[in-house]
Amino acid sequence: MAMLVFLAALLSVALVSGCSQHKDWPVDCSDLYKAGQTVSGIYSIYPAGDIPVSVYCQMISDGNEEDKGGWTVIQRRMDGSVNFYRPWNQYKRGFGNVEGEYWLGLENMYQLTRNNKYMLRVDLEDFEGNKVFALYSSFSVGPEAGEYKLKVSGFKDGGAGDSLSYHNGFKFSTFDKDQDVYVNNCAKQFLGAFWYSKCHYANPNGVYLWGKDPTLYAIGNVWSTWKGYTVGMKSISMKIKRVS
Ligand SMILES: [Ca+2]
Repeated sequence: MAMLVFLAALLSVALVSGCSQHKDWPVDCSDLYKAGQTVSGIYSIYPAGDIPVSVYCQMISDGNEEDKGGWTVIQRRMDGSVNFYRPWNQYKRGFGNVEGEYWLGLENMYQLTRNNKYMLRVDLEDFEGNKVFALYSSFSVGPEAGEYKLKVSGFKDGGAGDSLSYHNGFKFSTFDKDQDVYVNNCAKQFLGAFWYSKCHYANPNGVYLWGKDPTLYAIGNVWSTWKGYTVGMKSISMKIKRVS
């Protein structure tokens, strides 16, 4: 009987490991970097084990030595070519062009951050060519059952100021799924989709404004602690890297 229990336990371990990550499949860009890929570009990663996801890997950053290599880009705006005003299902699955503007998808973000620890870097550039960033030592996205709640902490300033800690602990909201804590619908009012609270300090998925445009307040892809609420970024990208 004891032997049977032992065999059953052994079998269940074998079944579990059979479903888990193939040892040669990169989970993220950190794996690819460690495997010797040092050129930034488009790669396939396997956040959930067996389904490949196309992603842009930034292998070099402007930061110091420990910041270098293996950044998985989860969000990127750069030229206004992709419409980011989209419903819940698309924010869940991801959309856009991996060679340009895209959103990796909440489910992929959850799968990546559920098993490993990640840091987050947000790079910003305005239309005058100024570049700043914000670094967070810890970043994760919760499961769909918890509405993909954001967990972010450990801010370190790279000139951008901290516009994201305000969003820590909030659920993700889209125009068709209002999960913010505001009496109205933040996504509809600010024409984006984000971990809105009441409503935002940053709106990276807002309207691509082509610079300063105060016509409609705070609807742009703004980062308020750097340029306020009426100046849209030329480029903004959110990228994560595994913390060993
Ligand atoms: Ca609301």
